[in-house]
Amino acid sequence: RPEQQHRKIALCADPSSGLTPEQKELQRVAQDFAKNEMVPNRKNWDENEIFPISTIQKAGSLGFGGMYCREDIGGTGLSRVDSSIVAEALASGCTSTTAYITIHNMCCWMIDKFGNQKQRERWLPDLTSFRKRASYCLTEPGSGSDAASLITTAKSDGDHYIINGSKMFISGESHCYVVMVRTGQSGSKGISCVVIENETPGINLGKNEKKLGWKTQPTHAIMFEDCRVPKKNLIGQEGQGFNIAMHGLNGGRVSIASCSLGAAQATLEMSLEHLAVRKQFGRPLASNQYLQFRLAEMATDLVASRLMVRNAARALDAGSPDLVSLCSMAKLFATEKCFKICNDAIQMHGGYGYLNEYGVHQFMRDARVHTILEGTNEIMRMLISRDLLKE
Ligand code: FAD
Ligand code: 2MC
Repeated sequence: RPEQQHRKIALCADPSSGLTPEQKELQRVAQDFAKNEMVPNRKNWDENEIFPISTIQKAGSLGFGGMYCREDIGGTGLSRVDSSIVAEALASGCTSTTAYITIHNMCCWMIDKFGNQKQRERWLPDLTSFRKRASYCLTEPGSGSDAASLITTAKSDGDHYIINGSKMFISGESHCYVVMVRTGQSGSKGISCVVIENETPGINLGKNEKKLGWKTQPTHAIMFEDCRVPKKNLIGQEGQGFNIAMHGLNGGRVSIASCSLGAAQATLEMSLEHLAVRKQFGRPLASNQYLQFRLAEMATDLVASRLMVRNAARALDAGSPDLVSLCSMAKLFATEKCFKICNDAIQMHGGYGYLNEYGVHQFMRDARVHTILEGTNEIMRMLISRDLLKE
């Protein structure tokens, strides 16, 4: 099938360039999983809006359910750089499914990092193995970019919270919802983080939204109506929830940017193949200098994006003081450049790029939303400029 004809990529644009032998091996495992489990199915998942739970469970058996969680509760204990390498490789197989896998990983890390030992032992073995799935719930109908204005309330009632309100655009149908709720004053300091299990009475999922891309994972509103949640499900302290949510998102932004790298890599490889094979004016398209220069620009943007993403992942690993800006810069840069690469790949395929059969536009549609979610790229610009301008 046309979309499976990938060409071997030159070393300069090869995602394995500069990696250690161990990292190359990890990458190979993820690439093989993408090639064998995702590529043959991604078109069907996309066209029929199938959430491929059994494939996600298989990814769990390779350690991709809790990549950067600690090992005592089933995590894989990878660095953020290594996790980014895995996410990129998986996303070159199916970007949308991988993006959900990264959201689940972010939730697991939030419980691993900020939860107590009992909570870690209660939820993480099932989550890191992907026997169960997690979703991240911050956005509300009235609070998107201005996340600290959220109004879902958690009122104290003995040893329970009573949760009322609704969340919007929640990715994945999951067993554990990691939910940011208001337990106190207005603003970021009145927000707490609680885990709400899917069988808790009072949770209702809205319809599965129809979307441009990310069709292999469901997106729902979630309504909480007098939903009683034990206080032992509080992660960290009351009032610490916004902080936990933002720390999760720093890593999430690097992961989403890594998914964009995978999409761009796949479409660049498809373009190289197409230009070599397709002839017009009596010669292969690849002999046209305009198209050669476009390929050079695509590869340069891809490699620059990868450097930004791995640099941000290293900052996360090191706990660098500039990590918020570096993660924001990586997300801003990589998601915009990689979307453009996917879009340019369609142009290079001509009319064939517009056909479902060739699979190019699935990557473009999936990568489009990466400039919007996990903090829009305008919010990334805000975070970076605030850092630059601070006294
Ligand atoms: P708004 O905040 O209303 O923004 C609209 C536009 O105005 C944007 O371009 C924005 O950048 C711009 N803007 C806003 N404020 C400013 C400003 N001060 N300066 C300049 N420009 C500004 N959320 C979750 O919590 N969990 C999920 O799992 C999740 N999954 C998602 C999946 C999908 C497919 C989508 C589409 C969204 C998902 N989201 C999720 C929500 C996502 O994070 C929000 O859509 C995003 O943060 C933007 O919020 P908004 O849509 O309310 O846009
Ligand atoms: N890392 C660590 N801390 C952060 C942070 C970050 N990335 N961003 C903000 N904070 C801290 C900040 O330092 C401050 O701490 P303190 O009060 O201790 O000084 C606190 O959070 C409040 O921050 P601000 O004073 O900057 O609050 P403000 O309301 O002005 O801005 C903003 C907050 C816009 C940065 C935040 O609301 C935001 O990131 N909005 C985007 C929302 C978002 O990313 N949503 C994604 C939903 S998930 C999703 O889409 C999925 C697909 C899963």
